[in-house]
Amino acid sequence: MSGNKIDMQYTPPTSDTIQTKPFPIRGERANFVNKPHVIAMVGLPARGKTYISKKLCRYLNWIGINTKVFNLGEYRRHATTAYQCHDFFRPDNIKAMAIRTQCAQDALNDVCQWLESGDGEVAVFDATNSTVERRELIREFVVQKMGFKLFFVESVCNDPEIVEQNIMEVKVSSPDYANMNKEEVLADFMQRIEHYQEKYQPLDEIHESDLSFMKIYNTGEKVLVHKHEGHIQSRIVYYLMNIHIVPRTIYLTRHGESVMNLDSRIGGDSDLSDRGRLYAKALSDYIVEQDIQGLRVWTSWLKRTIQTATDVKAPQERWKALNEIDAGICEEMTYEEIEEKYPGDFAARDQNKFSYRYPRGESYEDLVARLEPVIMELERQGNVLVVSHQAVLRCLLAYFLDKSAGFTDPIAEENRENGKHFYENRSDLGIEKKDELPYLQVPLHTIIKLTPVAYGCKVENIRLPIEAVDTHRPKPKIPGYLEERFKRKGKNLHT
Ligand code: BKS
Ligand code: F6P
Repeated sequence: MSGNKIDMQYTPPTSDTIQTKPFPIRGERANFVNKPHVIAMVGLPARGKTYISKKLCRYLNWIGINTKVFNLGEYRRHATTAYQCHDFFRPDNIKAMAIRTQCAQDALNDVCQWLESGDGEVAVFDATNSTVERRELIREFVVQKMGFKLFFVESVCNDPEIVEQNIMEVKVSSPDYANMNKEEVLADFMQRIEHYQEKYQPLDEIHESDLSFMKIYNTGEKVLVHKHEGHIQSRIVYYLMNIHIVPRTIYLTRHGESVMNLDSRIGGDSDLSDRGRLYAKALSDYIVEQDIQGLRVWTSWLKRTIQTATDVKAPQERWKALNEIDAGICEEMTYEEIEEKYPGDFAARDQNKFSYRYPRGESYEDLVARLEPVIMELERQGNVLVVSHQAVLRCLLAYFLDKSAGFTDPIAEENRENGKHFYENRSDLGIEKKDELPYLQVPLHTIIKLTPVAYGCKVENIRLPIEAVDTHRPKPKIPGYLEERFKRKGKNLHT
């Protein structure tokens, strides 16, 4: 495909000239991406481009690919004073057009700078990119000049109800429309769409035959893929083929308190305690009360989750992938016993809980890999109750709530220290927030209710009134230090 033009202005970088990483650096995770990727969205306003961008970004970060969204709307708001009305978006508004082109250039510069700075792997350029000319400009910059991979994702939607739902859910609360009522917003936004419609050129297999792209029609009713370029792009296609926007609720809960929990032992395959059985009953009562349409119940293969779900009247499925983290040689031990017997391992886990792998067992990082098919299937489903375990649910929750895993990125840290930063969408920039996942609170006898709203997830914790032990061990100040609370060998821990 390359090399068919002799009069090229730039020599595109090849695998010899582009800097690829010979081996993973400290704390680095997946190594699928050896050439930076730009994902450029395409489509009219209110076609779910920001939704796709943010959701894709959350997914890629969760599987360990460092991804960031660059939203052109934010650059435009930064570059202009308060938004007046749709006239700004008229194609014949020369002054506004100059600003918009400059913003696109600035955003694209930041995209490439971020990818070049070393730690960025995938940048999502969230803009309309709705003309052949604009896409050609992007291609010249991203592919010809930088040597990155470029994949366009177009959302085509001709269902007026979904477009209106979009405006009502996410545009009404946009900073552009700070002091307007819903009807005014809808009217202005529809005009804005019309201005784009005038110049809109959908991606075309014939006229843009060299581009690598996918088109999604009506939120996934039909999908077209044109010249995809490898692993990352096909993972993206596969993911976007599985998501939907039909309202639904996901309920997450741990099993009821187990005999091992009572004894402060990790892992194993024990039965529920008396209080654990009470929770199973209370859970099924709660589910009946909620009267959830088409509910499905997923448990692990371990007795304690199956026993917890037995009374829940809904179709059940068992997933081995939902089993608790395998603690290998530490299975069925207390933290105190681990600290005594394997102090080095115990401290190492405190140092980097996400990456630490139990000898002959698993790490949180391993868990995320084994849970990827669970997440994919959850994306496809409607209402689901997942009955699983502390570590597993931390991983699932991190996906839904966009919580960071436990890796520190030396380059990102250095950039931060040098005051280099870009327009930020992710809130987890601080170093201190970089290992949230393995410390998320997932207490026993609590239902975590997740409801999709706008671009994210609403989360509610429903604590059912049955006592249980507290199995959460927070990150200690000194790695390897075990709090007194856990030093009551053989005795039960009550809270
Ligand atoms: C709030 N949304 O195609 Cl694979 C409401 N709106 C709706 N047209 C959305 C986003 C936030 C999401 C999609 C979409 C849309 C209008 C749309 C969407 C697009 C592609 C896919 C999934 C969802
Ligand atoms: O203590 C209950 C438990 O589910 C154990 O089976 C498991 O090893 C542990 O929690 C995981 O939590 P952490 O990673 O904090 O040790």
